[in-house]
Amino acid sequence: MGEIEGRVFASELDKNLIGKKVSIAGWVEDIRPLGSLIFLTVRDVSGFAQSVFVKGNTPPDVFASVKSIARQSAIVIHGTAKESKAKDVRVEIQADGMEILSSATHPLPIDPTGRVGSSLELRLDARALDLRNPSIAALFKIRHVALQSARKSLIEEKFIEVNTPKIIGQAAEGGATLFPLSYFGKKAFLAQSPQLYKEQLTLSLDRVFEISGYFRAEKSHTRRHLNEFISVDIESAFSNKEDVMKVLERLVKNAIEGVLEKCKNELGALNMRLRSPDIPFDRITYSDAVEELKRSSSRIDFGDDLDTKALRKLSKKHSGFYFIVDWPTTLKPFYVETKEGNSDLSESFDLMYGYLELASGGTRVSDKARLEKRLLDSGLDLRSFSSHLEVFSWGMPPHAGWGLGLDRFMMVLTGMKNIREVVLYPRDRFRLSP
Ligand code: AMO
Repeated sequence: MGEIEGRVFASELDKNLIGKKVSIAGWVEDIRPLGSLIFLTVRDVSGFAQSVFVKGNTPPDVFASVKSIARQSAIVIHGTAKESKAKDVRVEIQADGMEILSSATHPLPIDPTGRVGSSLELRLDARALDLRNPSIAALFKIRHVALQSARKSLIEEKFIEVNTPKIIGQAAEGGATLFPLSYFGKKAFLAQSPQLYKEQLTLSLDRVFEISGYFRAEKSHTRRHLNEFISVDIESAFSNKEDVMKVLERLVKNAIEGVLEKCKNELGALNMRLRSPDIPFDRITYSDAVEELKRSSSRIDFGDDLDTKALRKLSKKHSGFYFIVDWPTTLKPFYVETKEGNSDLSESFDLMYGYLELASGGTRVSDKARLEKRLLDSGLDLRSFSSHLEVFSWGMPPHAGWGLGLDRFMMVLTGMKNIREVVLYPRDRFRLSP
């Protein structure tokens, strides 16, 4: 079957079409027989449409079959658009034909109308069907618009979109645990981030960005960690932390404004009240955060990481978007530059939303000898970094960048509390399918 002639989407059925021949393709939501009339509502990706089959106006075999179509079957309805007498429908279809394209087999694993609720686990097992529920589909339409706005924002700031390898030979970057794999008999790993590549690319392409999936073999099973996540990464030549923090603020604001402009219905379906944030975002230093926590009787010292409990405490005072800057050098990877005159502190930042860490970044070490020292201080083997270090002899510009966890950012845009809600097919320690 090819394209359906005269196909309109449910949301396009308006007064301009009255009297015109139209077809609607979608999935059967409801069937209500009323004597010589049958009302059939069909859902497509854009919304609902009501059709009316009148005995006598519809071929008898079609009329007889309408009543018994299994709900959620894929059908196409042909007819004429006309004004509706129903309260909540303005224009409906006076049907004169109907084809069942694919019958749904009952019982279905979940009810995609959402009238009968299902657990997240069951919904994820039947994700493709789950997405017929408009408030679930809304999450991914918002995600689409946020991605579009993020790309637009970076392209306008002269960043070039790149694609770096996701299969890597060395578990080089440190920090996270990686997934090993066999690569033609050699040991390889799935990339945890594009860090080293994006830094290298600044010496020729100047400003680069990448939006891609990354892999961390972390065992933590929380509502904000996945083993495969999407990161929006940038790296910018001739820039420092301050410059790239501004790029991040503008991206966040543009993405939110894009969603506010283009996703009114979707935000409505989620009961989500989103507002454009003021920039610049507030900032606190790591040291201030530690002092604040000490005052609220937390047992924490300079150099300790801010764990979930500490971040939750901090978020009581700092709501919305804010930066935690100037982290201890020991808590940041080797490629992050230290502060001039105080090597205990780094030129780094995390973007927070309440207790949720959304992004991290900083000014990078661009001097080869200093990078070698940082690697050694971090207990890493210089030989594993030889090809990366070589690049630093070819005119490496000062540079800075960040990585923004897209899935976590989507939690903020949609109000979802579990990262699995905003990812189509999440991968966690216990879920590898579908
Ligand atoms: P980091 O490891 O902090 O930094 O990751 C950056 C952002 O990615 C998101 N993120 C995750 N989201 C879901 N599940 C996970 N397991 C997960 N791990 C990370 C978070 C986090 O803030 N190379 C640096 C970035 C840079 O300096 O440019 C890096 O990867 O939102």
